[in-house]
Amino acid sequence: MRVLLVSANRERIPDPIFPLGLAYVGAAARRAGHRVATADLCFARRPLQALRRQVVEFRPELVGLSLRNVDNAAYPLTVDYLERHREVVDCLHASSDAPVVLGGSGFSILPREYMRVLGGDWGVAGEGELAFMALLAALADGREPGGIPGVIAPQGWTPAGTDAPAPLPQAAADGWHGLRPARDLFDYGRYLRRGGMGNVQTKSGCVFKCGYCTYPLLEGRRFRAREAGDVVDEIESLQRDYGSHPIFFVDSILNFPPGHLEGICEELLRRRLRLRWSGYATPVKLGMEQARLMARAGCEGVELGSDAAEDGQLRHLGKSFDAATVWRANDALKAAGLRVCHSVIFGAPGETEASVRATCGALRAMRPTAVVAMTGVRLYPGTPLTEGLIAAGRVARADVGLTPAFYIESAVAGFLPGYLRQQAHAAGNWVLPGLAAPLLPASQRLLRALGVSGPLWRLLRFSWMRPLHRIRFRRPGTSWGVPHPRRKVL
Ligand code: B12
Ligand code: SF4
Repeated sequence: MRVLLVSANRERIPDPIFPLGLAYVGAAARRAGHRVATADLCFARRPLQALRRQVVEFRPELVGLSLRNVDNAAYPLTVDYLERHREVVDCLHASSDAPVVLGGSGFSILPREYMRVLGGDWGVAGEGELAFMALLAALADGREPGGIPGVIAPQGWTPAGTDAPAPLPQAAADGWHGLRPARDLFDYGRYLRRGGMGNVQTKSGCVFKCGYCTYPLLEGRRFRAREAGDVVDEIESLQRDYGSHPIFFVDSILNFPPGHLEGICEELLRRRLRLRWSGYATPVKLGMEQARLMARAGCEGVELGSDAAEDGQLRHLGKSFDAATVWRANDALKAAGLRVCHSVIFGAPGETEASVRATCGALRAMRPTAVVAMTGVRLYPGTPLTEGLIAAGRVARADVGLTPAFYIESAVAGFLPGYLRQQAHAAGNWVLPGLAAPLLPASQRLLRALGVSGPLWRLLRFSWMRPLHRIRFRRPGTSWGVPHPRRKVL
């Protein structure tokens, strides 16, 4: 079959992100013998025109459309990608009769809603490697694709707004699928220049049950890990083919279960690969030994999923650690010479002024390189938090969908914006994506053009950056600011 794979993602903040998932799907389609072409809308000046031209020239028999982001998950500066997705699907339907198959992480969080609103012909929720291939094979043979795990037919869905439980995409494969992403289908080099780093996945899944988190829904509740040698083979060939460049490991959490990351670090060291890398880490079991090994193997810093630094709020968020564990991980990483960016969420159920103050105080005292704090929790169907709120009658199921909906505990709703701006101003290294745009597109382009690579929060380690960064929180603003026309607070 002639298969056109389209990456709809045009978001370039905080960086343009190489479409790794679609490169995996492309590798699977090629392996199955299909003729694959790609359209990447990220950098195109007139993306829809370019797409139309490509569709007319390639005459696909089937289009796979990857929808990575639903919205930017930030409140109140919410960016909603629905209209952009809609214009891409409309363009595809207008320029070809080929069925359009929707997939990607954004789609998989809300497959029923996307099928209804965008009018996809088929959908694949969760991992695409196996399900998409099975769907292609069925369509090529004229068979009914029903029953393939993860494959969604539009007529199979009840109308949104009913009480039907949100369908959860499940991982389609048991072990690792053994594929390498077909990066050559896209312009990986351009992403390195504009995005400052490449991306590699070393395993999928997450065993933790943090209340708000979609990752276990998207990737499964078990870890499925690649062999360390296989991961480092991929990294080695990337460095050989595209020159030396930093890597972001896209795993939900890179340093868990114990032993996995250690194996990769040891393999990097054994091969004397001088790689700079980073990723998401959990404070759980992150001690001195692990941090030192990470540093020796080229880690330049991690985004630590702390979420809070106060015991009560960590419990409310469903975290499996306490504030002392956050402290220990922070100290171990810093002692090993690594940069730390704490990722936190304020305003979840149970939040009080006292818990906000305690978390802010602890984060200031830990003296990390940076803090990224979200204000309000984006509610997604199927997460323990959302389902708990619905069961308790505090939120209606119909309210949790494509229109970005955020939960902010009423006890802190008035207090949060002003207090966090004040904290961010005083600290000088905090990023509040919902309250002040983290970066202007022009500054991002300039930094990358100047050769700054790796995660940009690392720049906040420079003391001269802090006064510049502070400016955005200079005004005492105590309100949430201008509401986005399409988002809700629950
Ligand atoms: C790593 C990561 C990041 C890193 C990326 C670093 C890098 N250089 O790659 C950073 C921190 C930069 C980042 C930024 C953002 N991210 Co992010 N990120 C992730 C994460 C954890 C993994 C993504 C990944 O690479 N997975 C591995 C690849 C192989 O999997 P995949 O892309 O899902 O593809 C598979 C399937 O989806 C499917 N598939 C994909 N495409 C297609 C197409 C077809 C046709 C088919 C059939 C199947 C299919 O098959 C693929 C292979 O199995 C996900 C959460 C998650 N666990 O998925 C969030 C996630 C994608 N991010 C999300 C968001 C919101 C963002 C930001 C907007 C946050 C912000 N406010 O800045 C930005 C957007 C950046 C941008 N330019 O687009 C959301 C998107 C959903 C939503 N809420 O809108 C997610 C799902 C997290 C969440 N909150 O639930 N992110
Ligand atoms: S927040 Fe991190 S540790 Fe918790 S479930 Fe999500 S990916 Fe796993």
